[in-house]
Amino acid sequence: SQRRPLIAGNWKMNCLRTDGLALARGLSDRAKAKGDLACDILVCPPATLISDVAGVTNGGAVMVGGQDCHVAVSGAHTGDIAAPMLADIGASHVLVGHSERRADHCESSTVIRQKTMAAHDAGLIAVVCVGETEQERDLGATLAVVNGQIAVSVPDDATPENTVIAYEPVWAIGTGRTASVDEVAEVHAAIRAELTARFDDGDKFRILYGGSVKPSNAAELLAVPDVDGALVGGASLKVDDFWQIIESCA
Ligand code: G2H
Repeated sequence: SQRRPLIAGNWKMNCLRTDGLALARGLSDRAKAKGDLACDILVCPPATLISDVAGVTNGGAVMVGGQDCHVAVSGAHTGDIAAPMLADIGASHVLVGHSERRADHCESSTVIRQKTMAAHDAGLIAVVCVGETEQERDLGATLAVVNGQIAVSVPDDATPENTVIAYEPVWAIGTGRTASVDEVAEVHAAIRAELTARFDDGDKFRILYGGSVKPSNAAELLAVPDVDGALVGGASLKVDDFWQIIESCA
């Protein structure tokens, strides 16, 4: 396709320094050795490791991102991290609206839009996550839910350069259950239609699939039309597995 795939690793709340740095070095070394890659590579370590990971991957083929940011640039928000702070320590991207944030921290699509704008203001590329729950899918509400999340979470200032969409069905996250190729194709096509209806260059946004992506299913998922990469959780914590997913990009 015209869109270069992005393979993104979401480390979630995993890795102390030793393991995280070994993982980042392993990826960076392979990416450098390989040279010409068929995709872009991003890792999103816990905030405690962003600076260290950026130190071993900067200048290489591996980009670094945060897993969340606050809507404000600074202020009295104990425990939160502002988008300019992520940029300041070497992040180029930030995940916003991951379903674990939506669930654990009650993040609404409105807040996610504000976070996305905060990321853009800081010069970061926002990876905006959407996805339906199992109950919503069973009710036949998948496309309505996902399109509703896209409509509200993606701000008007979004461009294919500053925004990536990630579709992650909640029932497929960390469960070992993956959406079927047909299910993925249907939702990605709906997201594409939503983006092209709203943005002149809607066909240029990258739409990632996430949810139990692993070496054994990566190639078939990445071959689905309008799947422009993957957001990988569990399998991004092992260099070999993550590298195999990277190599699955045609
Ligand atoms: C979905 C995904 C990464 P996993 O959360 O964002 O995790 O690949 O472990 O299902």
